[in-house]
Amino acid sequence: MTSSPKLVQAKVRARSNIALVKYWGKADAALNIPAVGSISITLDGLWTDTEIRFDDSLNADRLVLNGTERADQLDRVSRCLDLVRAQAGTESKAWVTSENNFPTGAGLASSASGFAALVGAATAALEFDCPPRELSILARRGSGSAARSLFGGFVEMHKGEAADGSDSFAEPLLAAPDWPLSVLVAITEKSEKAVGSGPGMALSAQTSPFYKDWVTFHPPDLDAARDAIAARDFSALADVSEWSCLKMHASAMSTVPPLLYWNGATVDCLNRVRALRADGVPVFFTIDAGPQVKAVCLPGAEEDVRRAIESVPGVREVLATGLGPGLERLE
Ligand code: 2P0
Repeated sequence: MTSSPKLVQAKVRARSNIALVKYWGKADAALNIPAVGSISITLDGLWTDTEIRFDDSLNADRLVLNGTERADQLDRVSRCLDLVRAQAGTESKAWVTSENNFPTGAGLASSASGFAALVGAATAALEFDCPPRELSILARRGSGSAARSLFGGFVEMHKGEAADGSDSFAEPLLAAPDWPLSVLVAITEKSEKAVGSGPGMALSAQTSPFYKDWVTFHPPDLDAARDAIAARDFSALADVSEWSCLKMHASAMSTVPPLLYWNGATVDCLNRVRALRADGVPVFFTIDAGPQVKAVCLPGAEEDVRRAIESVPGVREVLATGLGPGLERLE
């Protein structure tokens, strides 16, 4: 049975996240079930604000992203909204207005904050009371990393075992204030990447000779990161995070054709962070499917790390942020 939405409008903020133990590859592309679990941190300073207004006079959804109507991105957004509509019992189309306060599609997880905000705003506008686990599953259907962005602090995404994806969801491990960390993001390129994460990981699964081992040897990394977070053991978290990052990129680089997301400044930043760490500074690097380097450090090391990476030639800007909360209702 369908009914007209009552509230019809809502605005929310969802933050971006970076995975420390990476997600790369899908067990089921149609249901967007990941092949591996992941563990991430939610970033306070990088967010998507999304307003949704359901409007019975529309015959199709409309999407405005950063002030520009994006018909090219609408399909993916509408498919995710269709899942919310089916569960909430409405057929109304929606205006979706979304703003990122950071570069879109450049390896800063704009799809994570974007789809988390989308399902958060849509369920709020429809007054559809969706439990966190179910909301996380809806966000996952939009983008795997979005399932994590609904929650603050340290978050684990479970790959699950069920063929229908009903146990593939994210949940919080530790709240942001319980272990403050700083993240410095070295922006080395602001344009959108040539190959997105979704197509990239599909190609890796098909062609990388290392992909099978990436999946096979992944679970111990989740255990190590979970233990390190529970013990607030920075050095152990640093070891497993850097390793997971490099293993993910080894799968990407060994894809046919190769997915080399790095540029020269990416490598120089990575080496700068390694040198700092070798000197005893509590910092480690991670890099997603893009050329930006994220340096994660204890708050007391932030200024040393900033100085070290902002002087790397090719670094255009350094963003600094702490860990942030989960989904927030704005009005
Ligand atoms: C991660 N990435 O764990 C990894 C590391 C990129 C590198 O999750 O196809 O945009 O939408 O489920 O979520 C980016 O992948 O992929 C990502 P889809 P998504 O953060």
